[in-house]
Amino acid sequence: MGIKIHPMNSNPPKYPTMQSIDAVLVDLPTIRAHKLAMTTMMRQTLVIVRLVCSDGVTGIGEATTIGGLAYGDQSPESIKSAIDTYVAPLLVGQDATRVAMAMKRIAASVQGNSFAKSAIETALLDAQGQRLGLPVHALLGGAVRDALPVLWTLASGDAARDVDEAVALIEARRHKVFKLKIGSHPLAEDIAHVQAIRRGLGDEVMLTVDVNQAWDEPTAVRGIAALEAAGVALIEQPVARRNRRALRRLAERFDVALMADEAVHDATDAFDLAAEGAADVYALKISQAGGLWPTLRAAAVADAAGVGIYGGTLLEGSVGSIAAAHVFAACPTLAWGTELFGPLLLKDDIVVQRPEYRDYELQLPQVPGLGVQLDLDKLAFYRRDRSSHTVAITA
Ligand code: MUC
Ligand code: MG
Repeated sequence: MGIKIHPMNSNPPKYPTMQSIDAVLVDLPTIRAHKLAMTTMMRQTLVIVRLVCSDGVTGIGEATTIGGLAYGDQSPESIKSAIDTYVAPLLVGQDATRVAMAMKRIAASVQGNSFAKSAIETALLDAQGQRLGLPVHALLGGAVRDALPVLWTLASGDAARDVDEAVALIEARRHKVFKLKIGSHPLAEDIAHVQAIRRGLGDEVMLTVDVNQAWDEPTAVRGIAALEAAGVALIEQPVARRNRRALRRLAERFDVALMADEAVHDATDAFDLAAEGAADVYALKISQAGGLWPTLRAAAVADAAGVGIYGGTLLEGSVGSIAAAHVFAACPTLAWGTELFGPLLLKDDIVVQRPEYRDYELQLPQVPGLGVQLDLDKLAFYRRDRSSHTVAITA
């Protein structure tokens, strides 16, 4: 008896491989100042990933941070550097159709760096969807909704301007739920700001508040009581992300729903917070989770624990927001809707067709892949290294 050779081994199928991966920094202006507890944004930097495969398919992905390193411990520059230096060399020549295998290969050699991982996994799934003729959501189990409710963040820093902005957006049927960013002023001022907007918009308009970790526990006790009295529906990350015990005590003490955001990145965080009963809702973000599948895994934990799910954003542009939309469209439950409004905060874009927002919802593309195409002229114009890039092209 000789050695039996399986036909697959003697004639291995030719799967497309990854040929090149590049990461480009793109700086886009915002439509207005966007004021959060830790930073005021006048522009947003996108890290755009392009993955070219041997079958001629190119997948794209994106990662953003908020205010460079102001929000979290990864910056656009560190994301690009991680991809260029460590991630891309691991992938070139590998099977482009085995997304899970590629991500496992990265995980074995790259700790952390969830933003870089998310942008890469997005590009892999975009390529795979184009190859198979299926939208990305179909690769994630299939959409259970074709459009996603999207709130808008009122964060101009001025209550009267915020009210005008909200009224115009309600009239345009673009948003009907609004999130207020507080935490950068003394408590009394922040509460007065929320009350002014509540008075300006009336009791029927749903308001949520994001404190972005700015309060200590005693301030949070007073603050949440006042926000509850003002009819705020949801309060996001009132205390430091590592202070889970305080979050749990606050969740036990108050009826209003408390949401973990900075505290919940992946399925392990989701499990730990649920075990402690520390939050009623999780804001899930593809970049904090480390990709589309990891977000679904965190959502599955939330579902199992009876915690509500909210589709969060790190103010991604069109590519990242649509990637997130495919994920949240595939979540069986999505009790608190989404905040995937990032593209609307940008004055201009680098995609051929901007995402469609209609009747208070973001419409999910139904074409193969992500359903987003880069506008290469715009990309060339807004890329940070455009002068050296132009020289390189014309040389
Ligand atoms: C955050 O913490 O929620 C989401 C919307 C927004 O305005 O800021 C982000 C980050
Ligand atoms: Mg938040």
